[in-house]
Amino acid sequence: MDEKTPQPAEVKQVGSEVKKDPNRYEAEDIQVLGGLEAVRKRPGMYIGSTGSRGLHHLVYEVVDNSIDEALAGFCTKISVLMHVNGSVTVIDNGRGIPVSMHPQFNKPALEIVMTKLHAGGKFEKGAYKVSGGLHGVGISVVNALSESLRVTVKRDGGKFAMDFIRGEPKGGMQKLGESNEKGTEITFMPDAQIFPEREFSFEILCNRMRELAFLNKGVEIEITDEKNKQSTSFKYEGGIKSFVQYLNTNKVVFHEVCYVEKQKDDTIVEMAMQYNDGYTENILSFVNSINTIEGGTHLSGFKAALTRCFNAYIEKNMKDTEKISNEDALEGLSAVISLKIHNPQFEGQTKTKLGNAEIKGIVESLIGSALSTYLEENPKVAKLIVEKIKLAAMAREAARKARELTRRKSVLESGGLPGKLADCSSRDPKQCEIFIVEGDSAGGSAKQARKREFQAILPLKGKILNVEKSRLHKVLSNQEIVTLITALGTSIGDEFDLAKLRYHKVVLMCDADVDGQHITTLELTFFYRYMVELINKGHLYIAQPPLFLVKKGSKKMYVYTEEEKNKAMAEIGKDATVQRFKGLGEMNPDELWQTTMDPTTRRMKKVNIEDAIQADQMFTILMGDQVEPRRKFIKDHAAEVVNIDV
Ligand code: 0RA
Repeated sequence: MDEKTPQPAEVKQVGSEVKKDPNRYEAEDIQVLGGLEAVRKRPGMYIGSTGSRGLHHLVYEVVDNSIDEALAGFCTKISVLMHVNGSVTVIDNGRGIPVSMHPQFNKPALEIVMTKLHAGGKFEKGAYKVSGGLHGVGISVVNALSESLRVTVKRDGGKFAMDFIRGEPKGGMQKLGESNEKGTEITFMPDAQIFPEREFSFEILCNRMRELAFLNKGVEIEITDEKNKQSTSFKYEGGIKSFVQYLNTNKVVFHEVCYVEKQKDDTIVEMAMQYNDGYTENILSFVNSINTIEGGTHLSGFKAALTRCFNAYIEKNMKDTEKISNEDALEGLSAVISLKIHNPQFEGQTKTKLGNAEIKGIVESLIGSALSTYLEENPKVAKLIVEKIKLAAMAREAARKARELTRRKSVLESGGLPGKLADCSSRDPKQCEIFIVEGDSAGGSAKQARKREFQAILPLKGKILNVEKSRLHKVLSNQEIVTLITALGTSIGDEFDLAKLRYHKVVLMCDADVDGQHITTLELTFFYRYMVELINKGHLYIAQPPLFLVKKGSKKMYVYTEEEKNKAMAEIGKDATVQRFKGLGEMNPDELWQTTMDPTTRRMKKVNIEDAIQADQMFTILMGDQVEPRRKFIKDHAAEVVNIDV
């Protein structure tokens, strides 16, 4: 062999087996491991999970790149297409991914961007490119996790395309023809080897696209579901101002949206806020378009500015100088705060908490001075808001007294637990379950049915208070709710402590009729408003009692839907008898155990908040003061309701 000829990558061994020379090709191997192979080996590290969240993250990752083009001022429209075969296409009219030869790799830049992790450096673009967390990991991650991907680029006077299989180029970059347009089009099919479930949800994608359209004013984002033939388009010239109006849809508001945009060095702070006549706070915060669910320094800065500003205003303009607290200033407030910053540090469990310490002071001073000016310039609005906050402060005082009362009361009761609670014997919360049932008769059946060792039963009297319409002190004067809180052990609101939860499964068990559904919704509203952590940490469940018993001789089948009933009848034969369960009380304890409470055979629905914004609006419509939106909702959705039982 010629001395100068490079050694081949493989060295022939005895026999015909091909092996690598371990000494020679170390560098190359490291590069491969640092490449897309690593992504396929540990997808969770790059997209969080391979469940539904991770799957949808693939689309977000591609769209984020298009949004970066919009931020840099080159892209005005993004289209997302969900195809019938399950693949997704994202099209934008940005600059297009560069296609020229990369001098170092001697490959088209397009190939580098699509196949190298964090193809940064030369390709770093957009001053506020997202970084950290699961975001901005790069389009190459999507490529690595797709069984096929095709990218088409229009730029430099031509149209180019390249195909990939599981991140590997399939042939080189092709020039398809001439074009004077610009833009990128990426179609990918998530890899079945990576994602057990590959169905995209139009609703989930819509929610994120809507959010992105709010956060990047003027950018049009269109989404089309070709299978179910539905399509929507989002474009908001008002940006986060429109976002706050959206959050307050169907709520009674006190004033026009207050909007602030300020900049200090490289940090841009945008804030929009509006008070409504409700009692809950609804603040969303974003950094470089990432929803910082866990909050962070920007949120603390905003809240501090709010309290300080209102206290200063009260001191200056009112006789009564009693200080208000942060809690008071947040009651009934809907707000969006959106930052663009250079080196965001994301911390926390889901990497959605902003850690940059310097940001708190910047946000506090920028928003503080802007808000003071706003209050001075809008005295009527200022007066309305401050009066509302004052009312909140008085209610807080009343609530404190009520809370002290509940504490004392619960201590007075035997062992500190409510008398109605049939507790379980285990003291290990991990093992324990509590069934919250409606009324004493269902409570009686459940008590007979349960396994006393780990299952507790708490019967509540009929419908609990609609918390959507009441302030904290009223909520705390409701006996059924106090009983519930005491039984769970966590307290509520500011004093909520998940570590004190006495049962790791909290199960709402109501009849499978309209009344039962109403009670479940009331209970859900309570948990959503006052113990949202319990939902977020996966402790809340809804029991699913069967609707029918299909029977023939000794053959029995419990079924949960109309559809299953028909199937069961076909299976058992035509002389099967069908018994419809009207309520839990109608089942004997054995039946109730087997069908609804036995962990090995029951069905339960875990409650999660896929989208807190949607949930909030749902509760407002269904439970709030305004009748018209509720009437409309019921009219629009009446067709979806099956099994109306009256
Ligand atoms: C690398 C460099 C540049 C743009 C892009 C990538 C880019 C990526 C994607 C992904 C989807 N759409 C995209 N659009 C652009 C900068 C190009 C330049 O400086 O002209």
